[in-house]
This record gives sequence, structure tokens and C-alpha cells, in this order.
Amino acid sequence: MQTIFNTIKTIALKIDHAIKTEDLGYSNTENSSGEEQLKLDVKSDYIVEQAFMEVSIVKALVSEEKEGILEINKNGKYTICYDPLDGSSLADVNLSVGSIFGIYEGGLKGENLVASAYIVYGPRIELMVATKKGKPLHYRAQGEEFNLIGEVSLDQKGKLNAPGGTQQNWSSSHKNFIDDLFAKGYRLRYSGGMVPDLHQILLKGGGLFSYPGTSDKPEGKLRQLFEVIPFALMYEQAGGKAINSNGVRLLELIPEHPHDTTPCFFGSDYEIEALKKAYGVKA
Ligand code: AHM
Ligand code: MG
Repeated sequence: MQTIFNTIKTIALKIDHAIKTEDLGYSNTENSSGEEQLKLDVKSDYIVEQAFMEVSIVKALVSEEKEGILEINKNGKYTICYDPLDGSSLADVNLSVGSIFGIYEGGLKGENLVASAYIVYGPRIELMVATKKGKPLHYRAQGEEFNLIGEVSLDQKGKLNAPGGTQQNWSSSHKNFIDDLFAKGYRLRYSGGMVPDLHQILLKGGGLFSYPGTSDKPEGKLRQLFEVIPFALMYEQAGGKAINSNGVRLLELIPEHPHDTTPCFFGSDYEIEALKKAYGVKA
């Protein structure tokens, strides 16, 4: 597993270099969710694929930017599901973006996630790594080295609110719940990039990140294997919670297709319990 984490560090430096030096325009291709790809999406995907080709314990790769499953080492043990450059449309306005990795052993479902990692490309490069043992570990790059900053823990209750999705298309119960958090003094912290938005809540003690089902996207926008399930492990290992709109743990989801999405809610204990009440979910 350490080989995989070391490979992710190498990938972080290469993608960061690409963000800083490459063309930010469109590539004239679409990904399998029908979204136009940026040249940076394609380049980042290539960097990740090339890096893991060399790692014999990795059996297969599943990318947000590709339709199918790419088998790379017959005798490998792990499948890595990744979003090479999440929030890439924010690169041209110079906001933070990220890469997300879910490391699965066996079939592609939540309970088979054994570890996850994400990289934040901001003023600095940061890396967070979680396994099923212990708190997530937070690293910051200095030159080519990644220095351990420490373990990350969520407080029981936070202060930040990151509400995703188009508000016009929220259900009235979701709108009332979000309004109620603001009325209780929660502060809006939302950039439109799930990596920096979830990272901020993790590092500032807690709060809520939500991307609900909406009238235009009943199953939400965020993808289970590459985005949602990897972050669910981060939040649970940090002492928080991560559920869908039925109160099911995101780590128990079983996608039918690699690109399936889900409504998702990540937060400290207090906000997720309040959300369950607002959504009428039994405890
Ligand atoms: P992407 O993988 O195509 O970059 O989309 C994922 C991003 C998330 O980072 C963010 O939370 C969400 O899309 C915001 O989407 P929208 O602005 O469409 O609500
Ligand atoms: Mg993404």
C-alpha cells in the first residue's frame, strides 16, 4: 500500500506542474458523463495512468475521464478508482482543484474500499491519506518531499456550511434545513470544488458539505466510486459521518455502473444527525 501512496506523491508533483504550465483550454472530447474535457483533464488522466502502470500490486484503473475498467497488471490486488483533476473548470480562475483516489480490493463497492487519498493543488500542494485504521494523515509538499503535518480529527459540531447543487432545484426540506443552519450561525464556505471544500471542513474542525438530489439531478452529481466513497472514508476515520439522503452510510453503497452518482452529505456528528431529522430518516 505504501508503494501506492508514494506513487500518488509523484503524481501530485506532476499534475501540479501541468496545472501551472499547460494550456487551460478545451480538448474537443467528452468524458463518459458527457462533460466536455479540458486538455488538463486528459493530461492529468494520462499522468495517473502512466504512474500506476509501473506498480505491480495495482490490478486495474477506473477513471472519471474514461468509460471502462483498464486492466494493467493481471496479478495485481487493488483497483484504483480516481478523478484525476476534480473541479478542473476552476483552474482558469486560479481556484484550488484536486485529485481523488479510492483504493478497492475486490468488487467495486463501498465496503471493499481499503484506503483513500486526495491531493489539493492550492497555494501549496497538500495530501490526505486514510486507511481503515487510525485518523487520516495530512501532508504538505515542500519541494519534492511530503512532510507529515499530523492526524486530522473532526469536532462533534462545526461552524461551516458548504451547500452544493443549484438552489433553484433543491427540495423545500433541503432548503429549509440549509437556511436553518445559517440561522444558527453557520458560515458559508463554498468554492465549487469538492476537494478544497471538504478539505476546509476537515481541517477547520467540522460543519456540513452537501450535494443533494435536485429536481434536475435526482441522483446528485458526485460519482460514488471516484469522489463520494473515498471522501466517506476520510470523514468517518476523522470521527465524522457520511450518508446519502436515506441515511445510508456512503461506505455501504454498491454502484451498478462505475460512473453512478449519489446524493451525499459529509459532516461532523451534530450536522449529520440534524440532517437525518430534517430528511425524516430514522436514527
Ligand atoms: P468534476 O469532477 O467534473 O470536476 O465535477 C465535480 C465538481 C465538484 O468538485 C463540485 O463539488 C461540483 O462539481 C460542483 O458542481 P456544480 O457547480 O455543477 O454544482
Ligand atoms: Mg470530479
